[in-house]
Amino acid sequence: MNEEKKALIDQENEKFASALEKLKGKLNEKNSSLIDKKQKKKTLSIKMGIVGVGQAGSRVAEVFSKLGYESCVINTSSQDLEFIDIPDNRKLLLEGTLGGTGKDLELGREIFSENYDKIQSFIDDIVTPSNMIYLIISGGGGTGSSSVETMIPMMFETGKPVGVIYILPKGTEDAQSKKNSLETLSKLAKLSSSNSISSLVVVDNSKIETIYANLSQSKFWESANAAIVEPIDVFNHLTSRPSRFTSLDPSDFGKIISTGDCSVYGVIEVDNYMDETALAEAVIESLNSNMLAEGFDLTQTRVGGVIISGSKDVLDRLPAININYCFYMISEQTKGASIYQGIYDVDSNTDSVKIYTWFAGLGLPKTRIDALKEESKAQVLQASMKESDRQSRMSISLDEDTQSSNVASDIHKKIQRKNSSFNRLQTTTPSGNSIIDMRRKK
Ligand SMILES: Nc1nc2c(ncn2[C@@H]2O[C@H](COP(=O)(O)OP(=O)(O)OP(=O)(O)O)[C@@H](O)[C@H]2O)c(=O)[nH]1
Ligand SMILES: [Mg+2]
Repeated sequence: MNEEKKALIDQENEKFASALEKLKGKLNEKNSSLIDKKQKKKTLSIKMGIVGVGQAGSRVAEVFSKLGYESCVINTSSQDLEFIDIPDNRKLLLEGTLGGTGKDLELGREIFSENYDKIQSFIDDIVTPSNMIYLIISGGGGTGSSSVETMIPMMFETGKPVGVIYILPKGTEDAQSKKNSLETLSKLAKLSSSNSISSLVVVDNSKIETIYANLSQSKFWESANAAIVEPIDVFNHLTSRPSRFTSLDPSDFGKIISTGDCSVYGVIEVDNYMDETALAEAVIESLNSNMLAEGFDLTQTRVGGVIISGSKDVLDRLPAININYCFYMISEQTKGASIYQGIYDVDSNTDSVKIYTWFAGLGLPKTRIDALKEESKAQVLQASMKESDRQSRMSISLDEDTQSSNVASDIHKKIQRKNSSFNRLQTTTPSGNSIIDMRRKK
C-alpha cells in the first residue's frame, strides 16, 4: 500500500472514530434523560394538582412541576410568566393591568372575579387527574393574595380537598406587603374554619431567611422554594413505598393533610446519629429553629407525621433506642397528638439521617401575627410621616415680610423693565409708536 493510500485510510478511520464518539455521547444523553423521566414517574400517595398564582406561587409551582406534579400557573404579569419553566399551555395571563397589580388587592380581586369562567376551565386539566388540589400564593404581593376569594370557592366547588401553601413576607419587606399578608391570612383562616380549606400550610420567608442566612440573593429564592416543596414531596413519595422498618401509610398521610386549620413542617439533618440522644435533641432543636414558619403553639397539634430517612447502611446501624427517644420527644412536645411515624431507606451517599416533621391542626401563628401587626403599624406610621414631610418639603412658606418685599421687588422690576432698552425699543420708534403697535397697524 502506498503512503498516500495509507494516509487516506487513517484519515477516514479518524473521522469514523470521532463520529462514533459523538454517537456514544448522544446515546448517553438519551439514556440519562430516560432515567430522569423514570425518576419523575416515581410513585406518590396522593395525586396533587398544583395551581400557583402570582410570582412566588408560580415559582413554587415550577418546582412541583419539575418533580412531576400536574401544575399550572396564573399571573397578571406576562414578564413574570415568561420566566416560569413549565409548558405554555399551563400558563394563564390575566390581562387588565400594566403587569402585576402593584400590591393592589382591590384591583386583583376585580380581575379574578371577572375572569372566573376562564380560570375555571383553565385549571380543569389540573383538577381532573388529582386527588387533592393545592393553591400556592404569597401574602405580600397583590396578584396571589387577591386571588383567594375567587380561587378557593372555585377549587372547593370541584369536590376535591383544597390545600393552600401560604408564604409570609421577609422581615425586611415594606408595610404594604405585611398589611396584605395579614389581610389575606385572616381571609384564609375564615375559609379554613368553614372547612373550604383542608390544609393551610404556612411558610414564612422571614424564617427561611434565618435558615439560609448565608446564601446569595440569587440563590435564595431557589433554595427557599426547594425547601418549601421538598418535605411535601418526601412525605408524598415515601409514604407510597413499603418500608423494611416502619411505614407511614398513604391514608395516614391523607389524615395529616386533611386535618384542617394550619400546618407547618420542616426538616433537619443529623450527622451524629449514633449518639443515643442525638435524634431527640435534633428534634427539639428543629421544632424551634428548622420549621419553615414560627409563632405556632405546637402543643395544639392534632395530627402529625414524622419520617426518618437515611441510606440503608446508616439505618442498619442506627440503634432502635435512638429512634424511640426521638419519637418520644415529639410526642411530648405535641402533648400526646396522634403522630404517625415512618422510617425509610433512601438512595443517599451521605452519612447522616434526615428527620422530616409535619404538624397539622394548629391554630394561627399568633406571635408571628402580632409581630407582623407591629411591624406594619410602625412602617405605616413612618410612611405617613414621610407623606406629610413631603408636603412641607415641596412648599415654601411665605411670611409677611417676604410677601411685602416680594411685592416691592415686583414693582421695582416693573419700573426697571420700563426703563430697559428692550422696553424702550418696544415702546418707542422714530414715529413714536411701539414695534408691536406698528405690526398691529399692518
Ligand atoms: N418563597 C418565595 N417567596 C417569594 C418569591 N418571590 C417573591 N416572594 C415573596 O412574595 C411576596 C411578593 O409577592 P409576589 O408573589 O411577587 O406578588 P404577586 O402575587 O405576583 O403580586 P403583584 O406582583 O403585587 O401583583 C414577597 O413577600 C416576597 O418575599 C419566591 O420565589 N419564593
Ligand atoms: Mg407579580
